[in-house]
Amino acid sequence: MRQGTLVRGFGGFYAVRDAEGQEFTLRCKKKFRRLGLSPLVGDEVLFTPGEGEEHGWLEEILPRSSQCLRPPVANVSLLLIVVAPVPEPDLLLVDRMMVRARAQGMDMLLVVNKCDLDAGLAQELQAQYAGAQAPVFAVSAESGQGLGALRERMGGRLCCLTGQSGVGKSTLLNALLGLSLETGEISRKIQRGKNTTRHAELLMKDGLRVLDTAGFSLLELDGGMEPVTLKEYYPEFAAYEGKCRFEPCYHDREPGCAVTAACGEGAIHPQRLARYRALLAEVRQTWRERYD
Ligand SMILES: Nc1nc2c(ncn2[C@@H]2O[C@H](COP(=O)(O)OP(=O)(O)O)[C@@H](O)[C@H]2O)c(=O)[nH]1
Ligand SMILES: [Mg+2]
Ligand SMILES: [Zn+2]
Repeated sequence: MRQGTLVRGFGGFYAVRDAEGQEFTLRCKKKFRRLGLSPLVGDEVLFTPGEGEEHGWLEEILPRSSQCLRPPVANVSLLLIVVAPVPEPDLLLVDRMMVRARAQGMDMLLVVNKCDLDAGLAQELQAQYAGAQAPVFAVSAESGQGLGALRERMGGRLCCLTGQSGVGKSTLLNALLGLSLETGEISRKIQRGKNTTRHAELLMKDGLRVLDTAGFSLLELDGGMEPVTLKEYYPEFAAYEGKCRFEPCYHDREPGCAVTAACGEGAIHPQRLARYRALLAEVRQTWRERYD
């Protein structure tokens, strides 16, 4: 058996690429259906190649480091959260995505695109997310500024771009990979017209590995999240954990809260904390209503 990465699925077939870059067309063994297991783009799999023109067989799916259903992809290790001066950034959405990504064990970068229009946004976000373990990269997909440094940081990790519509994800994907393809939403519409489904595709070029997918922008917070766990997804709070007067402390409005104090001293950005509290209220609401 050989090992490869699942790069796309189409009408019951799977395209798998091995380490040398050779692509194989496979079908799935019946046992997967019995096990309720569906191969996902990004999966590392073991397979038997077919003879000549015949398709081969996908035999095993190796353990996943992460898994999403919308879009259906596995093993994303680095999430690129893209924002831009236009459309106006929705930072609550950014924070929501960060929580969700961190809960899935992904690392993340905050990519500020369209820096040719306004260089100030990157600086502002650098301040707001200084402790958030989401390094800020100022880039312009149009001028090429910052793309080299971003490519370097992406390395060979399996990356996925997410962000509001219009921030330049498709343009950025093309610029990063030096491609000119109809990406994401557009290609999917065409594909749907042809009666095939393609939710995601893994693109590989010059060592970069990036998922082309449209559906990552609507990340909802996990409905089952216990309110007290939300704070664990804010790396900037870690140094103050256990130092509040009350235990557990939600870092909301409790007296003697070390996080509130740190914010007063400028160690935690007030707007990031305010948004955390807004998300906390939401998670509490969902938690209260979970059995309704
Ligand atoms: N000025 C400027 N415009 C950009 C840049 N990147 C993308 N755009 C424009 O932003 C618009 C939305 O881009 P698109 O890639 O479709 O965004 P998506 O919805 O996130 O995929 C298009 O008109 C692009 O030409 C950039 O770096 N600078
Ligand atoms: Mg797009
Ligand atoms: Zn506290």
